[in-house]
Parts: sequence; structure tokens; C-alpha cells
Amino acid sequence: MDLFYSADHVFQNGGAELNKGSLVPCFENPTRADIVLSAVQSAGIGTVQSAGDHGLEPLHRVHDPRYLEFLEHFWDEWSRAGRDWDALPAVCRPAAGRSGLIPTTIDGKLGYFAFGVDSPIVAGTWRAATAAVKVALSTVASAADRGEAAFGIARPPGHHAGPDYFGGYCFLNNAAAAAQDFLDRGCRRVAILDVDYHHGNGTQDIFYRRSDVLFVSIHADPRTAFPYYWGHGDETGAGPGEGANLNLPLPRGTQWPVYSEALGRAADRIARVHAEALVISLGLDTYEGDPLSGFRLQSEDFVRLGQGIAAMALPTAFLLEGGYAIDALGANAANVLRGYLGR
Ligand code: SP5
Ligand code: ZN
Repeated sequence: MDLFYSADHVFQNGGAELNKGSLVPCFENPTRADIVLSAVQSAGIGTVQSAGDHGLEPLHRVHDPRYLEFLEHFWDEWSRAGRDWDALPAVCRPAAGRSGLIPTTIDGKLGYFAFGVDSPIVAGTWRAATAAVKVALSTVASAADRGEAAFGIARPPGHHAGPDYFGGYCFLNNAAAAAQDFLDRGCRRVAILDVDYHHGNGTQDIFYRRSDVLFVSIHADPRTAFPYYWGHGDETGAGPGEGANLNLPLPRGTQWPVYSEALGRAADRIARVHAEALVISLGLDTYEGDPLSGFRLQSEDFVRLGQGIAAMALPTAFLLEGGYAIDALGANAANVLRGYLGR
């Protein structure tokens, strides 16, 4: 299996995030990708390659150009204004206020493109986030060319980033760019299966009105878990995309038997739409020891998850999303891939 990594992920290194009312070190930090890299290397799963440059065309097909312009240049504007710490928004544009008028003041602009205040923009955010997209596109190139699976150690993660907003530690939607790239390479329909503990609201939003990408997500019920306002079972897509969005929210405390039933429902739907490729938003924060989350999957369950995904029998791009239990993150990632490979 080809594995892709970019050392540029280290440039996303926020100083702190708000958690339970306190500023704490960022859960989403550079140690994560390096731990996953060394775990998959020592498990002998495949050869790790540096992400190649496939251009960023798919990125422009899933994000608003004004948002990309903002994200690329905002740090310069922030530092020119004399701000001397991470750019953390104090306000967020409500979903109801998506009317298109971007404020001209620096703080108004920052909040316009934010849906949460948990994701510091730093000097290297653009460099790291575009590197993660390059990892995702290299992963797709391998999966499409070889007709098998590849794994991208994408960091920062992407599934909360929408067409024109960041939040939930996500800036650019790696999985959405990957799905778009599969389509641009000739697939007629692509499925995204998001197994992160948190609902992939950004990915859902990007494809909500489209029928060429099926979005299926297994996640914690948003009534009790971030991102709170998206991820309910009655969000089924709209317009031409009606029926191409499947949310499978599960209660806090969910263990493998219940999780496995949801995985079966996800597999049935993916089979029914005749998807020609699969993108896995591989969050590992469903693990029982995750410090942010509330499911109770055990390390061995990730082998079963990999087996379930292998049974879908599609060219597959695995992309890292969340997962914050540093001690087990590498082993859990390797277990998914071992299960997939039948080892
Ligand atoms: C990619 C990803 O996994 N993003 C998750 C972002 C979650 N950010 C806020 C989480 C708030 C959770 N509340 C703390 C509960 C601690 N038990
Ligand atoms: Zn998550």
C-alpha cells in the first residue's frame, strides 16, 4: 500500500485552543502526524512517499475563491496590523448570515470565514493546509492508478472545513478535494465514508446539493457532540443531491456491536449507488481513550473497521482526520490498515 506524508504539516502549530472555558494546548498538534507515520512504518504496511505536486485544481472546485484568497493571505494582514499571536476569531458568522458581504475590518473578516473559534490561523497555516491537500491528491492518484487502497497522513484535518469556512481544526477539506479528484479522473460516482467521531459538516455542506458524491457519516449524535448543529439523521441532501447524504448518528458510549451495525448500513448504501471509488475520512477519535470524544471502540475494533471497509471492494483513499489519544493513535491507524489488508 502506498502511504503519503508531507513534512510541511509541522507549520500548523497553534499555541492554544479554548476547551471547557480554558485556554489549553491544541489537541490537533504536529506530534499526531509523526506518530502515525512512525507507527505505519514500523508495522511494515507499505512504503511512505512524499506527497507529489498534482496542482491544486480540485481544491478550487470545492472551495469558494474568496475563502481561498482569505486563507492564503490573512496571516500577512494580521501580522501587518501588529497582532503578535495566533489569529483566533472572536466572532463567527452565523449560518443564517451567509449573505456574501465580507467585512473590511480584520476581525470582522476573520469571523466571516469561521464557524468555530477552536482553530488558530498561524504563519504556516496555508503552507500546512495545502500540503495536506497535496497528500490527499497523491493518495487519490495512487488509488486510482493502481485500483487499490492508499493512505494519506493528512494534517491539518479537513472534514469540518466547508465551501467558505474553517473550524474544528480544519481549514481545507482534504476529503472533498480527493472525491472531486476521483471524479475529475473519470469516476462517475464517488462515495465518502466519514468515520471520525465528529460529523463531517464541511464535507456534507460541500456536496449537499450534488448527486455525484455520496456522503455517509457515522458519528456522535450532534445533540451532545461537536459540531452540534449538523449531522442529524434527517439531513438527506437537497435538490439534485436529495438522497445522496446519509447521517448515522450514534449515542455517547457506543461500542463496536452498535457501531458495526451502522457500518453495515453505510456499506449497503455505498453498494447501492454503484460508487466507483471511496474516500475514507479516517478519524480515530472513536477510540475509548480519546480525550475529546465519547465512543468506546477498542484498538482491536479498528482492525474490524478496516475489514469492513475492505469488503466494500473499491479503490480507496484513506485520509487521516481526527484522533487525539496520542498513546494509541499510531497503533489504531495501523490497525485499520492491517484489517484492510487482511493481516
Ligand atoms: C477533526 C476533528 O476531530 N475536529 C474536532 C474538533 C472538536 N473541537 C471542539 C471539541 C469540544 C469537545 N468538548 C470537550 C469534551 C471533553 N470531554
Ligand atoms: Zn473528530
